[in-house]
Amino acid sequence: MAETRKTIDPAVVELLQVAKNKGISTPFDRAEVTKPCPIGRDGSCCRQCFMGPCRLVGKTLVGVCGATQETVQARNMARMIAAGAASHNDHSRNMILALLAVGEGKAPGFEIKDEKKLRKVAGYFGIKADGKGKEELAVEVAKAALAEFSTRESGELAYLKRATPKRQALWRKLGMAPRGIDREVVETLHRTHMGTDQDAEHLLDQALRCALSDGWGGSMIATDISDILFGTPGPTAAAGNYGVLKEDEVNIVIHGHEPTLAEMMVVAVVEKEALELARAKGAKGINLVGMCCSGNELLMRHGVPIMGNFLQQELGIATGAIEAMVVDYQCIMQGIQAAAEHTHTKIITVSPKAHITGAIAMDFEEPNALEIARKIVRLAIDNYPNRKDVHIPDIMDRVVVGFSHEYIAYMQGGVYRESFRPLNDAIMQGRIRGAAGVVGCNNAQVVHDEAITNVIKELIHNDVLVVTTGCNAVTCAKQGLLTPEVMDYAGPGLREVCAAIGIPPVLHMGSCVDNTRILTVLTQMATEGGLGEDIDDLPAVGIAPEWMSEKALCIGAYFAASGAHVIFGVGSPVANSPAVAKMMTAGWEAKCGGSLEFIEDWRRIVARALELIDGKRKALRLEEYDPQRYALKGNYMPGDALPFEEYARGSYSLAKK
Ligand code: NFS
Repeated sequence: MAETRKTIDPAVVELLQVAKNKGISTPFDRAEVTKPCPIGRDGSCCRQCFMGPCRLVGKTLVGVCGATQETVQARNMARMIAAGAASHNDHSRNMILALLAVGEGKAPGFEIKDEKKLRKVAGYFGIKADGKGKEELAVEVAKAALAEFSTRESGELAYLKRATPKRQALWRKLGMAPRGIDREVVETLHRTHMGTDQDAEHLLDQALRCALSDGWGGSMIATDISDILFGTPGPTAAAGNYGVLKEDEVNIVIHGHEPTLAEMMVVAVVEKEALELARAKGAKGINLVGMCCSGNELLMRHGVPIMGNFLQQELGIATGAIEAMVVDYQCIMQGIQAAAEHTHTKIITVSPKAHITGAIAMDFEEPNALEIARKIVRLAIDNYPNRKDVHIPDIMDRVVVGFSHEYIAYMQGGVYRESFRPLNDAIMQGRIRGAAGVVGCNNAQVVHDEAITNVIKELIHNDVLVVTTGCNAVTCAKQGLLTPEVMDYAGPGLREVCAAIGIPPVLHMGSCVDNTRILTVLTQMATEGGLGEDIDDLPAVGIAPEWMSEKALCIGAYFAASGAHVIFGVGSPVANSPAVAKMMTAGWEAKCGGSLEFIEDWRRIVARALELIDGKRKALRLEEYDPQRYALKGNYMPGDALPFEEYARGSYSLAKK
């Protein structure tokens, strides 16, 4: 069947047929006709000025200006990273402005939910919190955070101090410490303008500094402020996949990245008046569900079920069961509007930064957020009687989500003795082989959810503890990987540790911005002792099996600059320049201890990840990992656990392609 090759998610397969019958176009169909331009895909198209675009292929090895393949590839990469950083950082600014509005009493409905965290964050900015009320402190913290965006008087971002002393010293030595969040993005755009920076390595150094302004700047601040305003997540039970839509209730989908209006939607859907109105229109209630990263934010703080990930937007509309899809910004397919025109679904944009032609724009600011949320709920309820032809796949998985770095420390010793000792010890003993952050998007050019699912199943089977965020985490939710039961698929050592600490082997850590929680966890592990002194000593890797966005590249780059080895699937955007690819692997490793490489095949990704983890174990002089050491005879047979086989376990190797 052709459809099954597009995805491994049976609910998606089911809805692809429904969409086809209704004449709704999806990214799965569009990817079949819109094949990537091979020149641009491989990084060899330079469109920085209007003498071109120059295509550096065949006999044409330089552009009209004389730019070489290396310069063009590095420049393209730097620009993509800058766009990714800009997206996260501008999101961060929104979160800071929300905190400011709350502190100033200009945001009715919002409050400071985690005062302890506010006080901690004040400390990072050198603000004395003692004796100050939370609103007063919120204003001071917000102003200090905003000041991080231009050029810092101190010369570098305040949050860099949250890295290990060794890492901070290295960044300073390399001239890689970001000087201001906006400044690094602007400088990257300047340096990649025609005729400016023309040395590939030098351009990539700036790309790393720019990426760090996201990882240890914008995104890290955004995560902190989301926790301050909306609460720091702890384990929460919920559900995922299209089955979370309800046949007899008003369904409202929250999609995008900004949790602010989304939080007000949580309030507005349970208001008595709204429920009464819904009942008057014949619905049994109002059902709020999430998608992508706004969905992840609601999922881990409120247990709001998650409908799907990046490639599933139009198919959600094809169910005919969604009264309103509320979108803020980033990763929103323009195709949802065209899809909505085939059904009764209303698309509502809520960010003044992101409108869609044909959709209803309801721009919100903090002062009117609750009011807008109520309007949206009303509009959705009024739309309920317009439903026709509803098809909701009866497919849903249970999940446990919401493992913030605070919670991960807490669960290893409680309030008085929180630490990373149990995890570090388990790694040192070889019970846990290492850790992997498996994160990132879906990509319509590869089989939806396949690489993510297989990589994670293989890793936990090999005693690698996995943390996940973003659309990747939603894949895990839909594949049953976010449940304690998945322990049955984990290697015996990992399983033992998970049972002892009381965690599943795959930990949902939030949205993509929350990848910074992983930076914090890695830093805490490095500081705890026994596993070296810095992130580049740890047996840990980052993987984005199905990446597509510029934000993903930026995340990969800031992890590399923080000392982590990172592997991306799908394909390489620097494929036509082995020299640039080498700068990002061996070159970055020599500088920062981390690297960013691209490997298409998921089996090879797993093999490479294990090779990197074992390499770090060896460098730390830890005992060699032995999969049998903790196996209980008669109780566990390595290799027979996963039901999902399409390949012979253990048969993948780097030599094979
Ligand atoms: Ni991350 Fe979230 Fe998804 Fe990718 Fe897009 S929604 S921020 S970029 S596609 S994970």
